[in-house]
Amino acid sequence: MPNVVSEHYSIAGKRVWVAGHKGMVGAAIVRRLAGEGCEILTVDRRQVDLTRQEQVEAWFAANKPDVVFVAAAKVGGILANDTYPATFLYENLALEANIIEAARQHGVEKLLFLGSSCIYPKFAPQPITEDALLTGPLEPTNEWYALAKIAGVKLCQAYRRQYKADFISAMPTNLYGPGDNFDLQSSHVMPALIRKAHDAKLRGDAEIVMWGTGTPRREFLHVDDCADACVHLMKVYSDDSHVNVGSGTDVTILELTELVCRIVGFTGRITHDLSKPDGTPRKLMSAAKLRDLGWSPSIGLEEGIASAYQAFLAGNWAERRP
Ligand code: GFB
Repeated sequence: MPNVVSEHYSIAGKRVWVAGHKGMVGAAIVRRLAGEGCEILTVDRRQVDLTRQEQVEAWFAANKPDVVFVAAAKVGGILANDTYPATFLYENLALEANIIEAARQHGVEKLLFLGSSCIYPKFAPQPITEDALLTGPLEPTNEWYALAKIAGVKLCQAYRRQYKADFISAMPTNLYGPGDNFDLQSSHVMPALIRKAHDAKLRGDAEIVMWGTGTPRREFLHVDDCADACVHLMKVYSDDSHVNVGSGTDVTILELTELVCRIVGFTGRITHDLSKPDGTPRKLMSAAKLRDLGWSPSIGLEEGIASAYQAFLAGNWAERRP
């Protein structure tokens, strides 16, 4: 079936709420929206706890957004997902259900929900096309987070069907960039490797420790490319099915580690911690649908890692514990 490109939806002059604006993705969407001529709305978590339905509904009633980006989520790397299953399942289910239902009640014109490539089965055929959803068992280290994100995709579909709401979903691959979480226990692999290589270089260590075997393959996308794709989808896409947002290429974790070490300037050895999980063996999404919708990434992996390292050196990073 051909992909559905809606008539151009204009966000100029609209009240656009970026839920999760302090996170890496939400902050990138706020940066990307700066030139769009819209009014950007944000709210601090001290004012509105997104897991509390009455607070979310009161915020919608008072602020009346026309457009919503659901970039708020409890996120983390493989160990955080594996260690805090209840937190990842409960908080993500609660906040996405609260936002989507309140958006429906308050007549939001368009909403984009951000999921994750981990919604797909552990052994999905590669590259993973959108129709692989719910065709097999999930990866156990992150099935809780994945289930919450699948529920978000299904909420958007259900609200389209029942209420004719223009709610769509995007599934980003592994993201990295400015504002990432660099806490070594809870982070994703990219910030962990940048920090380990940087610290080892400064200390003059002989080695850095990579988790797992180094053989899993992952696809990476710079968060500014992801934000650009989300704004593009908001303008051109209006259909039931979610859309993959990736770079279309992947690397092994060992290749990534070597690349990060080269960019950071660490020349020591790379060793393994085999007590840590590998997770999914490969997670490369098909980029065909988004390409057909007129978007492709512009930041290559090397360039992206170099800019993420510069952002780290400039202090644009966080340390978040679940
Ligand atoms: O990025 P990451 O934590 O998550 O790990 P996933 C990717 C791979 O890198 C795994 C290895 O095989 C890790 O074992 N790795 C090597 C490391 N060294 C390190 C390290 O120092 N830190 C970390 N964190 N990993 C997550 C999901 O899966 O991907 C989330 O758990 C989400 O739910 C996210 O979907 C995008 O790619 O395995």
